[in-house]
Amino acid sequence: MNYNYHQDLNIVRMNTMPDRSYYIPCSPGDDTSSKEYNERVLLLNGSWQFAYFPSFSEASLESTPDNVLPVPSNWQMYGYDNHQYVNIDYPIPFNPPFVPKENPCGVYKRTFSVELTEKTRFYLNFEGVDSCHYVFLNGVFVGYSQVSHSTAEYDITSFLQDGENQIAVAVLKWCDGTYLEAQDKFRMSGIFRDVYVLRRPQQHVRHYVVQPSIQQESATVSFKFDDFGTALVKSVKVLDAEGRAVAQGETCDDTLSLTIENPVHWNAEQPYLYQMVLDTLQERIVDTIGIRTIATRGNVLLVNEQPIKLKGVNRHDSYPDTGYVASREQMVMDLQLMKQHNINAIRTSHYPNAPEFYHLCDEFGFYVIDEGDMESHGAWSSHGLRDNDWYALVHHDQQFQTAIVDRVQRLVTRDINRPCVVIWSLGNESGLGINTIAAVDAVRKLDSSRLLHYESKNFMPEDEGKFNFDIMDVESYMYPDLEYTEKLAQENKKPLILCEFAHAMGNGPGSLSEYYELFYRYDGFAGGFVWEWCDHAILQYDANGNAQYLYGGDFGEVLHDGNFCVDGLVYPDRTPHTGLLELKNCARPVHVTRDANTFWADNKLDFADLSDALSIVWTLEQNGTKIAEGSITDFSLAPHSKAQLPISLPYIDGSRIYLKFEYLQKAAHPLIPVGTSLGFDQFDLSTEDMNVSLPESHSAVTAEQTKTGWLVCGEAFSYHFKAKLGTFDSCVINGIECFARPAEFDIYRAPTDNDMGEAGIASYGQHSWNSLRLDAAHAYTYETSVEQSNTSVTITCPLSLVADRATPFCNIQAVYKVHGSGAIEASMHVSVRKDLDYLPRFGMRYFLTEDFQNCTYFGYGPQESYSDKHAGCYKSMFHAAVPELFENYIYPQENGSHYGTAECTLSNANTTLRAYSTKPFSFCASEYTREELAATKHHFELQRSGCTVWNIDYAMTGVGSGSCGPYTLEQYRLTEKEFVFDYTFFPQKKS
Ligand code: IPT
Repeated sequence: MNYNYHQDLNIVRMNTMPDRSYYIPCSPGDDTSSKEYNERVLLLNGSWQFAYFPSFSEASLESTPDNVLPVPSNWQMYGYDNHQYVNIDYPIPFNPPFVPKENPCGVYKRTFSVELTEKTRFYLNFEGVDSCHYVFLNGVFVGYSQVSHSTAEYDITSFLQDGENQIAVAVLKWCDGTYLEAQDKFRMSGIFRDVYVLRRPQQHVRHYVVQPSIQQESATVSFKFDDFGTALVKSVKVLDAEGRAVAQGETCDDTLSLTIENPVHWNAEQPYLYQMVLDTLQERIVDTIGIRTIATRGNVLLVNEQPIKLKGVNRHDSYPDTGYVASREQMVMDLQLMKQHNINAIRTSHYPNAPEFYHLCDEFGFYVIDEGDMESHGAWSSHGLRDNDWYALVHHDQQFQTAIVDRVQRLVTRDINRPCVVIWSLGNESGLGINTIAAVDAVRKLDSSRLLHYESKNFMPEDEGKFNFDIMDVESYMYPDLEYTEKLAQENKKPLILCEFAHAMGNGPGSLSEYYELFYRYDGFAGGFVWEWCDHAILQYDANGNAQYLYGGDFGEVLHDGNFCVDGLVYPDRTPHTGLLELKNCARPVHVTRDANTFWADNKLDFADLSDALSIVWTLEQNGTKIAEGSITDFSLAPHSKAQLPISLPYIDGSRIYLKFEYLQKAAHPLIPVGTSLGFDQFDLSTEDMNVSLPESHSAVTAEQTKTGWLVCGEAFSYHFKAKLGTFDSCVINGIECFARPAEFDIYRAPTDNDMGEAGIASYGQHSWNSLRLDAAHAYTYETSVEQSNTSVTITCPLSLVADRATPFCNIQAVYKVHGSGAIEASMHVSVRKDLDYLPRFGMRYFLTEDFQNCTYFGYGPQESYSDKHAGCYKSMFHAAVPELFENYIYPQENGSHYGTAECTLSNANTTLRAYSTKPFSFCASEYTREELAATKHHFELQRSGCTVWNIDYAMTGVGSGSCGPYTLEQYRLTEKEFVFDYTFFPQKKS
């Protein structure tokens, strides 16, 4: 085909209608804004004939494609072309406006029938096509458009014939717009959103803008119309949620102003919507209106004059089975999960979402940062890997101005009537330049009622890395560490937003609660958006029908960014990650604090009174068993205020007494069933420490030297201590061996994605655990001594942990006292090599026979917990089968540890192995070894080890956010150079 608009930076569209606000008209008397069951809409979704050509030049409209492809879809999901995942870099040479000659092209064809009448105009709409498209009707060229995530509308009236018509669409994988769409995602192509024809009267309202403003006891809703054809009489009715008309008016001008008395305002907590019915003689447009304002006072962000916090996430359109295609059900599922995890804000990273998405956000209550389809930081690597001098190249280059401005205009014009949109974002990571200024002007001309956001980092040589928010309304940063974040929160002149923070890749993010603490501490801190909502991956099934997820590099791509796309708060199928549970409790609607014997509730909501929104239930547990409970159902507490909670607790003496307040949804909400738990606070009310003294035993113990160590025997046990290992290699209880392999000292863990950023296990970073050889650490023992009394045997074994070529990592004085009861009191005095920054962990690793399947522990659960990631966990006595303790990350890594454990048992049918300590420790029980986890690249390649691997750790380093964000905070790393690890290991026959 011989068209070349896709390689011309000044041509972003050809023959499209001017942009307009999004709506779906219907017939007078109808009452719908939906495309379904609407006689004015001819939905062209469904099966299209499809021909795939490896290059545009080979593509032909004449061919009769014998393949079919569903619309909407991405053709890569149907076996055409190849998947490729790249984050920052351009997947094609940076040679604008040109794109590769091998430019895959899909030709889509189908027929549809219309009845032509003089009174009707026909508009063909595409809501999303990646990357650009040429449209033909009955063999005649209609038009062209780019900007993948925006609507293109064509007036096709004059191209149609009465009866059957043939539409053909040539979609190209690459166009000059590709240089502006370098978003972090799988690069897919095709018609991925709805396609339809609208039948409209010759005269109609083409575009309208609804602008609410709020007065004391009323609201003014101003309408601005842009009619097609001659001016029309427009009659507007505003209905409340019960369907009562609360305002109406008529005009043939281009403006109208209506007043609503005592309006109910829209906010994310109480998303009250009015309905607008806009009638013209032959058409009706039904839309919703939210009465709300957005403003700033000093550096505080206000909705309806009330300070708010954005508890946000970044969300991509990404589904493992449908690619970019987001059905209503899929979007609702995302929003429901978000709502149930206290998320109230979404940044549509990094492009406008499907129009319907915003209607759902209006309806269910979310604040949206609506982002333009714009990201050009591929320029960063256009002259060498990530060279800052080139970062803002595109935003500085005049020849991109038309396209950059077009993108924000399309964004604002389409979504201008959506109350959920509180902030416009020019795009993501494209640097600051002359085109930014032009884009800001364009947005401001179109809308002054929202705030304007852009990361605004200027990378040009003269102002290397400086931020400039002069022309923005908010100050927005990505991944600042905690210390810097606090500094920003003390100095910001405009509302501070972290548009990305807490990189949720793999096991993480750590330290979320610290960031949330800062959000609340500073009025001018408007909140932040976790990167990101979902893992991006491609689903395939194995022969047994098990799901397997693929990521970058799995499709033979040369240029790719591996598993960097697997960095969400939910797995691709939307199963929550433990990071989401962490976020949920950080963003909980109530905080309860304790002051001696009183408890104070702090309503963290911005609009709702506590008595309307939530009920509080409390439970008192001792050692994990409930001993009292109560509820507070009608506690009135205004938003942002604090009051003492009216509870009287029974007084209980003892240890392991925990009080938990849980916040349950009370108000009716379509996405949150009444009674759903939205978070909790827990308090330790113990009056004494747990008595962990050993049961008395007068049974005899003997020790007998063997070739390799000592055999220590008692009434019902025999243990073998292996001198070379400095620990036991056999543990027989009542004649049955519990160990599958000898126990080991352990200072390493299967690197998490965050470790790989931080510790340089991948190619980046300073300190590589592997180059230090921590992964190969093993015991080198010195002279072992054994002391025997009637009822105990004490083995003392000095040792070092060593690896080839490395100086010992630590020296350990290990002392094991074996009692007649079978209990082994282990005590380790550890000195760590001074130059080691920190250890991943320190502890003992047992390899039990695989039938040790039942785990009981008193510690932070039920999900995995780490020193910097346990805000979503509480302390109790938990029971789980070992496989249930496993967190199946798509990229296998350290998982399933439990922080703050006081006691842990593993049992099979015969034996219970108990480990406990006076000082809380971490443990992990797994079917997999850390070696297997570290060596495996996909969850579905993992092989079970054939034993139950049980780590008892003095400490486990936290998880941090180092894969893209800040490293694990100092206080959560195992940095101690001298410490003592005491614990008791107590095998017993099951009674
Ligand atoms: C930053 C991007 O904005 C986002 O799209 C995503 O790539 C994320 O980080 C990493 O997953 S890019 C980074 C260089 C800050």
